[in-house]
Amino acid sequence: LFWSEIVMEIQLWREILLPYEQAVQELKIKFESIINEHRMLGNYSPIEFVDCRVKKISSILEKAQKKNIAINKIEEEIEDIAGIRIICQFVEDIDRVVEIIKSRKDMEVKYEKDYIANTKESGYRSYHIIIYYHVYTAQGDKRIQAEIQIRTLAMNFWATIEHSLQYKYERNMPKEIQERLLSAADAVLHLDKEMSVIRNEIITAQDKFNFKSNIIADI
Ligand code: 0O2
Repeated sequence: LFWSEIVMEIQLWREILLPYEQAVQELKIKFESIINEHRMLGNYSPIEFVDCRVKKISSILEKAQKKNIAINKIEEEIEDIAGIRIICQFVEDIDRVVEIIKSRKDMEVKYEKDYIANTKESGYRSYHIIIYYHVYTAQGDKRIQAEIQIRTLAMNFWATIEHSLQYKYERNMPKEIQERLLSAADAVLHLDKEMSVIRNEIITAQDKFNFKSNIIADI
C-alpha cells in the first residue's frame, strides 16, 4: 500500500467509527443520569461510575484477523467496537443494572454473557450484555451494537490489572503469574461476598453521609 492509500484507509475508518463515538458518549450520559437521579433523591445508586471507549482501529483489525472476519463483516461480527463499563459497589447491584437495561426502550438486548456465574479460565468475572442502539447522526439513523460490561469495584480492580499484565506479556503470561492471578481472583470473590453480607449497613451509612453532604453543598 502507498502512504496515500493508508491515509485514505484511516480516514475511512474514522468515518465508520463516528457513530460509535456518539453512541458511547450518549450511553455514558444516560447511565450517569441514573446515578444523579438516585443521589439527588437521596437514594442509593446501584451504579458507582461509568466508563466508555471506542475500540482502536488497530485493535479492531487485529481482532478481525484473529477471528478470521472479513472486512465487510467487521461491524456485524465485532460486537465490542462500542464499549461501556458500568461499575457497581456490590454484586447485587449488577442484577439491578441488568434489569434497568432490559426495561429500557432505547436499548435492545441481543444477548448476555454471565462470566460471574461462569468464571472464565483466567479468573475473569463480569456480566456482559450486547445491545443494539440507535444513533441519529447527520447522515441519518444508524443501528449499532455495543458491549456493556457490568462488574463490581473489586472485579474491576482485578480485570484492569490482569489486562495490563496480558498486554505486558503479549498474552504469554508466565505460569506463576497466572496462578497468582487465579488466587487473587479467589480473594476478589471472597471480598465481594464479605461486602455483600454487610451491604445494608454500608448503604445506610453512605446514605446518611451523602444526605448531609448534599444539604451542605446546596446552602
Ligand atoms: P479490550 O482491550 O478490553 O477492548 P475474545 O475477545 O475472543 O476473548 P469475545 O467473544 O469477543 O472473546 O468476547 P468476551 O470473551 O466476552 O470478551 C470481550 C471483552 O471482555 C474483552 O475485550 C475484555 O474487555 C473482557 N475480557 C474477557 N475476558 C477477559 C479476561 O480474561 N481478562 C480481562 N482482563 N478482560 C477480559 P478485548 O477484545 O479483549 O479487548
